[in-house]
Amino acid sequence: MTPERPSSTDPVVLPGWTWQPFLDDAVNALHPLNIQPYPIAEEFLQKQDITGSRSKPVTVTTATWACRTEKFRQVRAACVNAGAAASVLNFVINPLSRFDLPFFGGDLVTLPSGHLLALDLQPADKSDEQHTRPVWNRLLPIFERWREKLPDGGPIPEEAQPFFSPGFLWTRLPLGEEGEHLIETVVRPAFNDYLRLYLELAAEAEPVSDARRDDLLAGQRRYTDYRAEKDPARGMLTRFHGSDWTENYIHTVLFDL
Ligand code: DBV
Repeated sequence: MTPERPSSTDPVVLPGWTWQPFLDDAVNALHPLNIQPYPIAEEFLQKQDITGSRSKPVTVTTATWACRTEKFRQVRAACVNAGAAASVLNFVINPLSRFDLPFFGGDLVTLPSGHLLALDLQPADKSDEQHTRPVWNRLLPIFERWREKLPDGGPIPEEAQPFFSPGFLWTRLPLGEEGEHLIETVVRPAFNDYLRLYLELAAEAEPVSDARRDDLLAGQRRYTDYRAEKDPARGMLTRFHGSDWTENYIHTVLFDL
């Protein structure tokens, strides 16, 4: 039997899948907060290179959006677009250590192998009940509601455990219509629920004492150092933009505490 030849009616996945609607939702949610610019060096605002093979070059753009607010030291979105090769929105809210708040983290990643999605309110110190309990009590009902509608994303590295909450929403979805339907009907409302809760917690947060702030800051540094050291995007960004640019981007923009 001869193998079947590809046909014009085979399913196609268009390049240019984009997480833009999620970024728009986040920026709209932040707008009432009197957002101020967060300085980002020009070389990191928008970086464009050519990747892929000589016969099939692909333009890749990594763009950064960032702001600060009264209670957030840095809010930043790293957006990678390389057509069908990759589309990423990595979105993190870094609170000022003067406020007893977790981090907001979203990692929305599309690769040729599928979508990989992580959403969490991550603690600066998981062993500190005063820090975690008020968050997790309110996060867990939201997590339960959305988790049952998504397949589990599988194991994550043991060493990452201290940095996750019990409300870590983590899934892998296939490319194509089925995955996109779940992204629109489950992942996007889940993203907005997590963000709404986070902004509520921030609105309620009162400044803490200097001693408490120092403890929170130490926890924030452990978290940030871990994320910088283990950034799963390092390989991809290095391939796209080179090692020097990538290391500077990771240490002076993405995880700059
Ligand atoms: N991840 C980042 C930043 C990215 C980024 C700054 C600028 O922290 C993208 C882009 N994440 C990214 C890419 C991959 C992952 C994977 C490109 C795929 C890597 C690959 O397969 O080559 C959640 N993200 C992952 C993985 C986890 C997370 C657990 C799988 C790692 C693995 O399989 O080894 N990222 C992790 C996490 C948060 C987060 C817990 C916070 C909510 O942002």
